[in-house]
Amino acid sequence: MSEGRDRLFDRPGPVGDFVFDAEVARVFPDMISRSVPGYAAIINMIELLTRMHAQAGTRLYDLGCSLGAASLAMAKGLPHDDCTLIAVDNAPAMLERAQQHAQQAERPIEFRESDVRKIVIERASMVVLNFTLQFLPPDDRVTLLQRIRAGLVPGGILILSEKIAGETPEEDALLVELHHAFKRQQGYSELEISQKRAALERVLRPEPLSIHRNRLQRVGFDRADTWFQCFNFVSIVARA
Ligand code: GEK
Repeated sequence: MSEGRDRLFDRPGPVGDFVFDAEVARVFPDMISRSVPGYAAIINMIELLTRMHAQAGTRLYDLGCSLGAASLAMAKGLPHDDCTLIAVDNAPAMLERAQQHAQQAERPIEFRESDVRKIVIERASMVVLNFTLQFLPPDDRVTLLQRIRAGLVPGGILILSEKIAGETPEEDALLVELHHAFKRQQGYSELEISQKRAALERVLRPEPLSIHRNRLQRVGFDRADTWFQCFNFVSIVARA
């Protein structure tokens, strides 16, 4: 299975909305690691968080699994034999590659091709939304989080990683500037950066961290703590 370098936006031209198709699936590992500062560290820590929080006899969900990097980390960290690991994505091209990657997984992973909004979440000790909630229309975010909260066992956790907006226009401008400098350092050109930005504009809608934390508390999480941040990329652990 060949996976290549991300050059999807290096030609000038009309830019349509970003979609998770076969072209994106083919370059996805390169794309996400050169676009999300700290991505490898977050995946690594998901293994650790799984080791700490997975409870025997429960389910673990990776919602918006893409090629299954977080699912594989969860499979590696999972200390119990009687848990069920469920990975969900609605993009067939992504899921197809995820299933191939999962042949190396340390535990079985059940893949489901579905919208995350339609998945039944029950008896879960851990749910991962690693850069997925940002792709849902803002009105649907609260409903999904309510369903996740209702499906968690006592002591269960949600790992929510998101691209965020700044709390003020000044903070937002700084975070965007730093992110673009990171992308340049990773070898993306100005054209690639601006065309990718245009492609994501209507598809990925970041919200400020305060909105995420307040919403998590509103839907009934006891705590919502930021455990990772690099520029405009954060990961929160929310406890039931
Ligand atoms: C990782 N978690 O590597 N239902 C199901 N899947 C969806 C939906 C939806 N409504 N909307 C988007 N997706 C991964 C990275 S990528 C993040 C997640 C990024 C899926 C979409 O098909 C894609 O695979 C994933 O969410 C988002 O840890 O590309 O910035």
